[in-house]
Amino acid sequence: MGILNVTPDSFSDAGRFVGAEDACARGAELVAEGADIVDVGGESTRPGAEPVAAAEEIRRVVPVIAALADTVPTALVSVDTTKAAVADAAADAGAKIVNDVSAGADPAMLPLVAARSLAVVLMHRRGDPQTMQRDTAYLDVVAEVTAYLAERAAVARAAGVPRALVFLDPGIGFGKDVDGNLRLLASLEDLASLGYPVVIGASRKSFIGALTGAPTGDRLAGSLAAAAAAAGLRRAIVRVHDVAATVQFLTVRAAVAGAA
Ligand code: HH2
Repeated sequence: MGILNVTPDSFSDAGRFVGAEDACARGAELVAEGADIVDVGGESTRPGAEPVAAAEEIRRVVPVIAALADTVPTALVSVDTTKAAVADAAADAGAKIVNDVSAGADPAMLPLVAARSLAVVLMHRRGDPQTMQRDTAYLDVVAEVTAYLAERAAVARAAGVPRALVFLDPGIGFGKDVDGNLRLLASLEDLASLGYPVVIGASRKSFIGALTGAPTGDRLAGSLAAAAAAAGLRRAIVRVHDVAATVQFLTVRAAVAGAA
């Protein structure tokens, strides 16, 4: 899954692809580099980010999704949103997946996902972008995140979303400290044992900077090391900025594992 943020304030690629044409070209590039999914986001979720109204988020993402559907019809598009109204407009434009970092907190979201036969990524987080790094203490981060996602998956299923269209994400960097992020990455099998594919979004995140001192734009090697944690799973999606390097890394890793 390649990241396409059409926001003025994302933590890594803020303001780079705000025009629909530039954004669509970037989406086509991500697909050419080997992404199966392009994740289009119109609201930053980084710590401290300001909320964006639904109408503005729709204005940012819909033209890009529509242009991608026209020019790169092989691309599977997901919309990174917590708002059912945005997901609905994105589905009209051609999105097939809702990437919801709030795991269906909007009461209209999961019924909409079911009614429109969309897939959904349910992610664990604490609080919202304004509050999420205030409390990063857990008794057992892996058990707590796994139990929460099991419960949200059950809610999605009860809303009518088929099992095959539910994906679970531990929310690397969302209300976790460095140790919590590492423990989650080291225990992805626990989450996978719930029977749903796992999504991991660790690309360029601040725990890599905390471990290595590398600035945001120079965290590719650390991001690949984090992606390796998901590579051993039977079914996983890695959400990344650097698609070509990640595809190369995962291809060689899988080839070596296959030869073992
Ligand atoms: N991380 C970000 C945004 N969306 N979605 C999922 N499923 N998992 C993640 O880990 C995740 C996500 C934050 O990264 P980014 O999109 O690069 O930045 P921003 O939120 O500032 O736009």
